[in-house]
Amino acid sequence: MSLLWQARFFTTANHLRDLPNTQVPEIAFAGRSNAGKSTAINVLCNQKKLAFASKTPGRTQHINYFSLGGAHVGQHRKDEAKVDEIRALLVDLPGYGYAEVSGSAKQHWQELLGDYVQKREQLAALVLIIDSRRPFTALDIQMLEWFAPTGKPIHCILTKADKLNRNDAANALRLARSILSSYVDEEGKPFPFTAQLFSALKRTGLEEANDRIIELLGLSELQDAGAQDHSDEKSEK
Ligand SMILES: Nc1nc2c(ncn2[C@@H]2O[C@H](COP(=O)(O)OP(=O)(O)O)[C@@H](O)[C@H]2O)c(=O)[nH]1
Ligand SMILES: [Mg+2]
Repeated sequence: MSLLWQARFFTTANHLRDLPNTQVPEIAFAGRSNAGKSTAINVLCNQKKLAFASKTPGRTQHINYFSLGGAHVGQHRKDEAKVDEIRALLVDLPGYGYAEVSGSAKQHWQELLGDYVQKREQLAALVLIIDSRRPFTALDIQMLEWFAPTGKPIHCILTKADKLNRNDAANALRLARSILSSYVDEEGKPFPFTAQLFSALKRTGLEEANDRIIELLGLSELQDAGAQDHSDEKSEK
């Protein structure tokens, strides 16, 4: 059982000033509308409706938080004792690139996302959700360039790999990796950027994505301890 399966709705914010005053590490999921972000979050968390898998892209313009640990906290988040039990947060960012979003909504989005990824100290890493058939649109590059200067890791999940044949999938991954490795810091060192193929439909790449997210949240030890408890339970039976 993955720690991600504990994910519970925590809070939602439409302005930076409304972000939760939490200290635990958080990992944010960003991506174009319709790239498969909600589906990926739901599959990774083993829950059908955690992140609303919308058929009408662009409608979720808020930043949604899910908590890991202190699983019973749920919406009673004003109870500080229980908030203390939270180990990490998953952050579902508004999808971008939806054509019908109006000028002012677009600007709100740019300010919200740009400021969030550049300034949020608790943000440990970014998961960039990209449709493997459309790798790195201009707005994906924009996200990358906002975030790269922080020096924090990006893990790029290329979704809907089931829609590509093996060859095209391998090419998409190669292209993604070459774009990611083209970013270097002032000393010419590459940024900690990784990429993988993923299919929610075929459930491929699930373990790789799960392990990377747990690692980026600094929860590997906790996850391993949990797995250990679990195997002890089994062996006692
Ligand atoms: N074939 C296939 N379809 C997917 C996959 N992931 C998501 N989809 C579909 O892509 C559409 C958009 O997915 P959604 O998760 O709502 O995208 P979001 O806007 O990025 O949150 C939906 O119709 C999903 O069923 C996948 O891995 N394979
Ligand atoms: Mg969505």
